[in-house]
Amino acid sequence: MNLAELQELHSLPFFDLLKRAREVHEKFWPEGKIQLCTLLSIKTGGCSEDCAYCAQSARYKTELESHVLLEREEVMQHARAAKDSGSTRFCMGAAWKGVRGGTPKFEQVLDIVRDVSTLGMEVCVTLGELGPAEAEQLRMAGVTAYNHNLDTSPEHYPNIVTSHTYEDRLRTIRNVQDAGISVCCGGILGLSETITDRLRLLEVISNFNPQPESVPINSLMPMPGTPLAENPQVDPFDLVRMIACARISVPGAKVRLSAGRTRLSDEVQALCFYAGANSIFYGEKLLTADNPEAEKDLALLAKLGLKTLQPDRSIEAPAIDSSMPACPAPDGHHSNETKSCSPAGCC
Ligand code: SAM
Ligand code: DTB
Ligand code: SF4
Repeated sequence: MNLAELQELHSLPFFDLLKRAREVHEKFWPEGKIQLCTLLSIKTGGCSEDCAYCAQSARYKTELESHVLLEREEVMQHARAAKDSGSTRFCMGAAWKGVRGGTPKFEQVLDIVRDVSTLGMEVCVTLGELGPAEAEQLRMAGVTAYNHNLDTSPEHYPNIVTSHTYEDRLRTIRNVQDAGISVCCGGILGLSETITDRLRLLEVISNFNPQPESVPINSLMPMPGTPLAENPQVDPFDLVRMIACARISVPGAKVRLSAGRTRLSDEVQALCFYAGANSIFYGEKLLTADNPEAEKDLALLAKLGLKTLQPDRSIEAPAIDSSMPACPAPDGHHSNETKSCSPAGCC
């Protein structure tokens, strides 16, 4: 979808937007099940990047304790526990700018992925920048999805991150797509962005070819010591509107109600599920921040009569539609040109 279409949608009266989103949701996701994903930080803190929201950046004096890359067996213990608790996706995050093939740490990650993939859950990793060779090696080791968020619009991104660019992010996403790994790409609300920034993010994401397999919508969890520590909480109705717009513009994707649920009431979460969210991070911890207790989530889902998904190891990365331009462009020429996005593609 293009920006004008998204703006028209977003400005509908709240219940009209919800109705539109619900229709799309029921058409694309008739079973209405919720995906449970468990996160684990396999390498915590000490990151070279300056993402203004992140407790793991070494540039800010945060309260976080850093940790080197976890050993295989420790990761496996967490992965087995995630499987036993009902999660169908295990997502491992590392506080790195990126990874390079041939390094001991990348070899260690490949070993971890090989082990975790024997458990039969979907295996997602988020390791920062990737080249084509690294993406291919991760796929061969058993990674089914790669999380790499664009976080906000190309225009607002330089106000939030200066140590890498939007084009860098797009290039990694292209490499992941080319390796045949599903892309998980979303953003954060609450970064002092405008509504237009939020819709520009959806414009870019919805014009990926293929569209992402999942779209996490995070609400900023303000981290003491970071530049955004004092940012106000996002209006819950704005969050629901964003979920609805994501559902309509990326209809076949899992829309994941991600960070920030500890500050949401059950009623707001119910509205998010109604508007099209069909995935959550499940378990008491995100990467470094708190998440609702598993029992509390199960009780909420039971109260709403929402069933959870079973594992699907057979998921394949969606094929590129050859009638559309491949987006994001391999040469990453977006940042200053995305303003001229056409409905057919983001570049
Ligand atoms: N270093 C890798 C990267 O930047 O892609 C992977 C880890 S990074 C922590 C993964 C994502 O978590 C970020 O892209 C951002 O969307 C989200 N995130 C990080 N800190 C957050 C915060 N304080 N509140 C909400 N979301 C956050
Ligand atoms: C995503 O979009 N959100 C998750 C996951 N992908 C890696 C991370 C949320 C991090 C929240 C802050 C923290 O735990 O430090
Ligand atoms: Fe590093 Fe990722 Fe945090 Fe940015 S979001 S500081 S790249 S861990």
